[in-house]
Amino acid sequence: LSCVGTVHLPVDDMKRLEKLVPDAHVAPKRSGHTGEMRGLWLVLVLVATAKAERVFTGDQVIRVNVQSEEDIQLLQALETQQAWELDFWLHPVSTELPVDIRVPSSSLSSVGEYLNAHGISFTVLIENLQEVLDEERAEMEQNQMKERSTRSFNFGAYHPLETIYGWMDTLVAQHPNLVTKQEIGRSYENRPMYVLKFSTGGHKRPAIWIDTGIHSREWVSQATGVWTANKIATDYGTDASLTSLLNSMDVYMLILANPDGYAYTHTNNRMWRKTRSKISGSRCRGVDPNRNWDAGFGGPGSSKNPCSDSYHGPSANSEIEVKNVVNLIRGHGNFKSFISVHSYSQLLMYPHGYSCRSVRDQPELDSVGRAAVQKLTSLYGTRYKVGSICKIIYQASGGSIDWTYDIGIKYSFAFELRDTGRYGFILPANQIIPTASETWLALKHLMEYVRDHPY
Ligand code: BPX
Ligand code: ZN
Repeated sequence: LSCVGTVHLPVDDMKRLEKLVPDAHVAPKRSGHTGEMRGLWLVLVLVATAKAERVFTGDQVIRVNVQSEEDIQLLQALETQQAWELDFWLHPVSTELPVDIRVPSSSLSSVGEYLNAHGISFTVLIENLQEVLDEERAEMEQNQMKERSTRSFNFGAYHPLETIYGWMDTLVAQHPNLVTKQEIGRSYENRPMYVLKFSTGGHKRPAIWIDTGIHSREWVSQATGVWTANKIATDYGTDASLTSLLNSMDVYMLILANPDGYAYTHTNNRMWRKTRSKISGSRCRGVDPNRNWDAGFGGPGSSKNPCSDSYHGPSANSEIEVKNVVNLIRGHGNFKSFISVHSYSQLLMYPHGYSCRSVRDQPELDSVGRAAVQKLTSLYGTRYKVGSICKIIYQASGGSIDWTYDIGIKYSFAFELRDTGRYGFILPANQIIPTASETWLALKHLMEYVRDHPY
C-alpha cells in the first residue's frame, strides 16, 4: 500500500549495472523516436531517480545457530566475502551469541547451500523484509496525518528528522526555564546538529551527556531520546530526585547524532548505518561514526574498506558529526558521564571496546551497571546483560565511550536497547514507549549515581 505513488528503484543496483555494462543508461537507438518522446523518457528517468528508494523485496533476516569455533570461522569467511552483499546485523564472534544476517533475495539460495553444506542450521527471523518496512512506513504516514489534524506529537511513533527538529522547538517553548536548544555545528550535508541542554543555572556545572542515533538505522534509539527529553522536562519539579539532580548538574542530549544518516534512512535506504560523507577514491559513501573516535583508532573491530559498514574513515575525527561532539566535550571540560544509546541486543556496556583488558574502574562500572539494569528489568522483566564492550559483544576500535573514558570521563556507558533479534532494527513502534520507560529507570539510576559520586 505504501508503495503507491512512489517509484521504488534500487539505486545501488542501477549503479552496479552501469559498472558492468558501461552503456546501460544510454537509451538504445531506435528509429521512430521523436525528440518529444525522448524528452518524456528523460523526465520519467529523472523522476524515478529523484525518488529512488532501496527496496528489500524478498530479503530475509536469518539467525544462524553457532555451535563451534569452526562455525564462527566459516561465518567470518562469509562476512569478508562481498559478492553476496550480506548485511551482518550481529557479527560472528563467539559460540554464545547468535549471528543475524540480512540476506538479499538474490543470495538466499547460495547462502542456504553454503550453510547446509557445512551443516550449520539457521532460522528465519524476517521472511520478507520489505513487507515489514512497508508496514512501518504505512503506520508512520497514518500517524503523521493524525498528528497534523490533532496538532499533537505522538511519542509512540517514529518521525522524520524535520518533525523531530520541530518538536524540539515545542519542548523549549514549553519549558523555557529549563531547556535550551544549542546548535553544535553542521553535518556533512549541512544539517544543523542540535543539543538539548537541561539546566537550572550556574556555569559549566558537572554534566551528563546522552546521545542517541549515532547509527541511523537504530530507530528506537532516537525515539527513546525524544521520549526521554520530554520525560526530563516534565518530571523536573515533581520528581524530587530528578529535581535535585538538575539543581546541581546539567544534562545534554544529542538526539540525532547522525542527522544525514537518519534522513537517508527515511528517503533512500532504511538500513543505512553510517554517515553520508564522500570517500575519495571509493564509490562507497559513509564512515561508521562509532569507529571514528580517537581511541584505538583503526584497530581490530573496524574496517579500512570504505564499503564496509564498520569503515573507520580516513582519520580519527574525520567525520564532522564526531568532531562537533568532540569540540563540545573538550570545550566544556566538566562532563562526568557520557552515555551513548544504540540498538539492538539488550546490553549495558562500559569501556573498552578496543581492548579486552579490564579498565581500572571495571568493578565500579560493573556494579553500577548491574544495579541500573536491575531497575530496568523491574518494569517489564526485560533482560539485559552487563559487561565491557569487548567482552560482551566484540572488539570494536574507535568507539565514542572509549574516547570519553580515556580522556577522564569515568562514567562512560553504552546501551543496546531492545530487542534481541525478533525485529532487530525494525522494532515496531508500539514498543517505543515501553522501551523508553524501562530504559529511563536505568538512566535515572546512572545519573543519580553520578550525582552522588563526585570525582
Ligand atoms: C557500541 C558502543 C561501542 C562500541 C560498540 C558498540 C556496539 C555497536 C557497534 O558495533 O558500534 C553495535 C550496534 O549498535 O551498532 C548494533 N549493530 O549494528 O550491531
Ligand atoms: Zn549502533
